[in-house]
Amino acid sequence: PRDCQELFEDGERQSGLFRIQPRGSPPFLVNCKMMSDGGWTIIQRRQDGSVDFNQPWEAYKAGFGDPQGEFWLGLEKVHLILGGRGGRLAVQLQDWEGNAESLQFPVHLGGEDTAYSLQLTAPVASKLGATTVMPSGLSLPFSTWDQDHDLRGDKNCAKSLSGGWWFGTCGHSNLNGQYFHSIPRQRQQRKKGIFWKTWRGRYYPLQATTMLIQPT
Ligand code: MYR
Repeated sequence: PRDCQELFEDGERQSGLFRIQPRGSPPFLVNCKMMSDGGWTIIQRRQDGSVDFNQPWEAYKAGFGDPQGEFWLGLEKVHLILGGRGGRLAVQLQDWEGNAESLQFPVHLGGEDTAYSLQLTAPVASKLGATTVMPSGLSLPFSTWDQDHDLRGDKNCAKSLSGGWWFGTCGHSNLNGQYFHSIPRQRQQRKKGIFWKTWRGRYYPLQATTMLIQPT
């Protein structure tokens, strides 16, 4: 199968680890989540702080962590799964008070030649609360502490926060930030956390996150 959606179409209804082979790619293992609306590939999970997400470019490209626990699938694999067609991204967030939020939107992801630029249409980018939306939409490269592609000329968001992400102006979101079990007293620490500004705010360290993709 090319991806989790194809497994779903072939009748698979059990979530778990499967070997897939996207077009033009060697086979690899992914974590599929079978839901009522089809098969989704889990690309990121945070839940307990057991894995260090403050990793360099090569690690974000190749992936790291524990497929049964916290992990990052890897930008190259995400790019291969989405292919030229793009697809949908689902983001699931949980806070420490039992609240959950779930977002879904269409995405495209360029290859390494574009620093894995995330392509969002203008309406989607505005709805997500992006600060710098062009009429053509938003094209935002990925950044790590050793490869700074963010939109801030004066600083390196990955360094002043933590982890690798599609950083624009440093303040929008960072689901790959440092895992905090409680809210740090220091503002300098707080901003390094896992956050989604338009839900719980910039200084609220989330309890759990999952990111999933489904190619078109
Ligand atoms: C800014 O205003 O600073 C930039 C806002 C950009 C929003 C980016 C949202 C990222 C969502 C993750 C996409 C994962 C794609 C596979």
